[in-house]
Amino acid sequence: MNTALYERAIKVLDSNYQKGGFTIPSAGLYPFQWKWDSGFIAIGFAHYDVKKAKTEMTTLLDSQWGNGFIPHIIFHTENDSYFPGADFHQSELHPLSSKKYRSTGMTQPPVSGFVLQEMYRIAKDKEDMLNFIKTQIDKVYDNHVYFYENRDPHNEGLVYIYHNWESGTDNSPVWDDIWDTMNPPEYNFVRKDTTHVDASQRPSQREYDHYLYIIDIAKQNNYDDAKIAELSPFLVQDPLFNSMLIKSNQALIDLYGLIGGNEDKVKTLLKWQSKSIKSFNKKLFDTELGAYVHYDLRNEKALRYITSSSFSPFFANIPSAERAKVLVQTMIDKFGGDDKYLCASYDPTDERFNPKKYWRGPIWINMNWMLYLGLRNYGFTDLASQIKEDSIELVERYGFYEYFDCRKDNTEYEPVGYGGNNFSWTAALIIDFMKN
Ligand code: 9WN
Repeated sequence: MNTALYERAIKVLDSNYQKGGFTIPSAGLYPFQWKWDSGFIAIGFAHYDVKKAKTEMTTLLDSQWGNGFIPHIIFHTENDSYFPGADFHQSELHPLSSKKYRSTGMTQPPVSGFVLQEMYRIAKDKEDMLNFIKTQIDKVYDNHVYFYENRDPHNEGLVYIYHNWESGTDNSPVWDDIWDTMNPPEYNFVRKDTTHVDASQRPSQREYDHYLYIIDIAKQNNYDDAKIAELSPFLVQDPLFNSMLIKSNQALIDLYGLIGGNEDKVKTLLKWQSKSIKSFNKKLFDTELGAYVHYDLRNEKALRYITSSSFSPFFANIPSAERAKVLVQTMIDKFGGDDKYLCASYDPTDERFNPKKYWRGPIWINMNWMLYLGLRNYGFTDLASQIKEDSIELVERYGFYEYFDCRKDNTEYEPVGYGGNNFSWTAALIIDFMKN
């Protein structure tokens, strides 16, 4: 193990940890607590500072609303280095929003269930960790109840997201098809992200107009879920989001099994689980592409593009063994090769691929971490190891960046680490990669 790298990762995480009991993703660029970041961060902490790992999750789950919803950003402090902030989002419009924290009125992928399970796996003192999990697990369960009751209008076992920021893969080329159906006003606002990061690595101004417009619609309806389902121009069943929900369902089933009791909850979880997996395989697999794809529920059509999210079902044990082989072949054919690190966030053979821009091509370490665990679980050990080695090599060579260029022959366009530096989940998951 590269001990120096491990120590550097710890330094990144510790310096991003805040007095309020949460960790910012990256200084300047992202100065608050983000939902899925916090989950990955807790996994990193669990390896060397159990107290911080527990605090990270407790603070996150403490932001839960009265209806079980957990927001995507929790604005613990006043900070004007990020746009749009608390005053734009106005979570207080929702009658059940947290009275303690201001937040956004949208969510992010449901990581908390599998994060608690990872914390248990990593813990040396299992009894202590299980006691901690007992105090938090019902909040995660309530969060899943929120999703199945409010985000699944056709009762399919597949939940929707109503904003690209809910996906976590914020400006994926997949969303371009949805932007084509919209014509939002041109907003007058000051971007903050491009004061921290080169604009060529971030979404365009026009893309931000779309992002803000969807929030405006949600706000005009006080973040009411039924109204959002009726009116949002963006309503998508996302394979990554649903894979993480399914992975977390299974984690809750396993953890409740360790805790004992809770039979009704386990029964409900099992019911969701079989329905979700069945619908997922039926609706989101594209046989011609050999990959899972997004489904646009507003316009009732599949969004037929291959992204790293297309492979995320490995992480949640969704594909059959036979389908898994097809999926691996697609990954190798489109994303693999001696000239590339794995795994680009968007199909490198497609014209929308951009190796430098945010979620339009670069490699993200959290996606690699999920793909690694999923592929390993299915027995694709060589491919899994390659993803792990590529991840470590990228960070060793270029630093703890937010995202990385997948092209290996990159002497012409160094540096290849993009976005925020000293990025928390990159550090946290490199720690886990090195120990796993
Ligand atoms: C909006 C914090 C977040 C990540 C997202 C990533 C980026 C925010 C932004 O940063 O999104 O949520 O302002 O660009 O895309 O996945 O959670 O690290």
